Amino acid sequence: MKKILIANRGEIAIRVMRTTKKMGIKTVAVYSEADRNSPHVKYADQAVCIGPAPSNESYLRGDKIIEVSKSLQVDAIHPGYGFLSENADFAELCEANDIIFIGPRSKAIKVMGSKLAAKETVKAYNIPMVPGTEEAITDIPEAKKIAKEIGFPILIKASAGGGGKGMRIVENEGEFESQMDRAISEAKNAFGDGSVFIEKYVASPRHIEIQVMADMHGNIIHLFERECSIQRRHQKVVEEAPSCVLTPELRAEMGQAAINVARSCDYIGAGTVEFLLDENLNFYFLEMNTRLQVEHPVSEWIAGVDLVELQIKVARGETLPIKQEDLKINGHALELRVYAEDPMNDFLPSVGNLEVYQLPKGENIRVDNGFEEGMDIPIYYDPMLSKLITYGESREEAIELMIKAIDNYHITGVETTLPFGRFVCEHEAFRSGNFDTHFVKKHYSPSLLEEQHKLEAEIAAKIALKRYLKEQKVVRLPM
Ligand code: MV4
Repeated sequence: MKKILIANRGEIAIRVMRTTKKMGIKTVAVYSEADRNSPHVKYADQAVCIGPAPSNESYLRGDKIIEVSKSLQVDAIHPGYGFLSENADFAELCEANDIIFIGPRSKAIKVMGSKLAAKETVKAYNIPMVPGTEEAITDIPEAKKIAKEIGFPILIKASAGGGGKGMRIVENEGEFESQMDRAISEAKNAFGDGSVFIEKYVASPRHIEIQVMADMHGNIIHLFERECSIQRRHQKVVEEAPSCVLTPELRAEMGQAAINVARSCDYIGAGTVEFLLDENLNFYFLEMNTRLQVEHPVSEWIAGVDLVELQIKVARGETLPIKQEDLKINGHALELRVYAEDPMNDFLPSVGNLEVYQLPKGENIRVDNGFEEGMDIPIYYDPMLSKLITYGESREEAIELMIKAIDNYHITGVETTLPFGRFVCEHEAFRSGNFDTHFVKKHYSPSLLEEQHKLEAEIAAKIALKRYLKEQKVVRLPM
């Protein structure tokens, strides 16, 4: 493998190129007209414009990307996350054109893209699942009978959904039919597939996911868990590894379950198996993400691996260079997603110009960043600017360093989620580990952020005044 094309933009394109460079592999960037001057374009050995700003005319144009790959004699394509990363047709198109798709085979993408197919596939492996229906609902009265047996509240999920899209809670029997009708028509509209199923609603779960890595020779390892419960409307905000609630036994059990999920679909490469964990530490398989995830750096840090390097090695057909027994958790890592969104204003995208843009630096701080000072933030894509990752021997250390790093991250011109990250890191519920997926809803409001801001301003003013008075004294003393 001499040349890899990265079919993505922003921080993840740069992240992937960092490893390809380290491995002595040449890189090709693709970009839209809006990204002409983006750092990922400058960072690559070669760069090709693939179309206008809208994603469906550029980063989603699999045909164009293949065309570029062929003309530049690219050996493999890394899709990053989002865009074409979980597009089974694109993976197939790569295969058909003799270009290596750095990811699983299209069949695994397809199976895991359908929640019902995923459940069916993993069934033979005894993976714990939330009680519910196993097939798409066709008979509503029959489904209602099952719902009553399971007990309300129940959740209706779209088979083609994911990441929280197409879900509906049904609190009681009375609203079952109306909610079911709506769920089916919504699923048809949004996904072109009206298949829905029901599950018992787990009221206060934590979201725990396991990182897995598989080679072509039947070896599969897990790289422990990530705790991703701190999210807002299904958008993760803070992630960490390890989770402070897993025992070594539970970790091993969930890790093995995740490996079995990967085995059930002949998985190759990096994948993530999502679980819900209830208050009694029962875990349930939710879905598998067949890509490298945004939050992969926290796993890299605690496991001491480069996940992109492993992806490339297994894509070349190599045997995994690590065995499960060799892996051990070292320390604690925390990630904050820095979005150009206004936490004071319902997290509305805050696009504009990055007038000041200075990254925090230092030992145990990693910033996976896709922007630079002076740039305009394009309106066409996800407004994530970077990921701020900190590491410590303990969770407390990682949190303290995150607060310091937030303070040393200077951005003006747009509002960002940095102050919100600070809010989370200082919150008692987060610090004590006593939280679930409802953390943000339960504990956050803009007025609290404002209060925190005022308090900090007061403290800063007092310190400044003290310092000033001290200096005055020093000046006066000799007199
Ligand atoms: C659930 C659930 C409760 N009970 N399933 C949301 C995203 C999708 N991957 C599955 N999700 C959920 N499935 C049952 N049976 C609660 C959620 C859920 C959630 C899961 C993970 C992270 C954040 C979440 C926020 C709200 C709901």
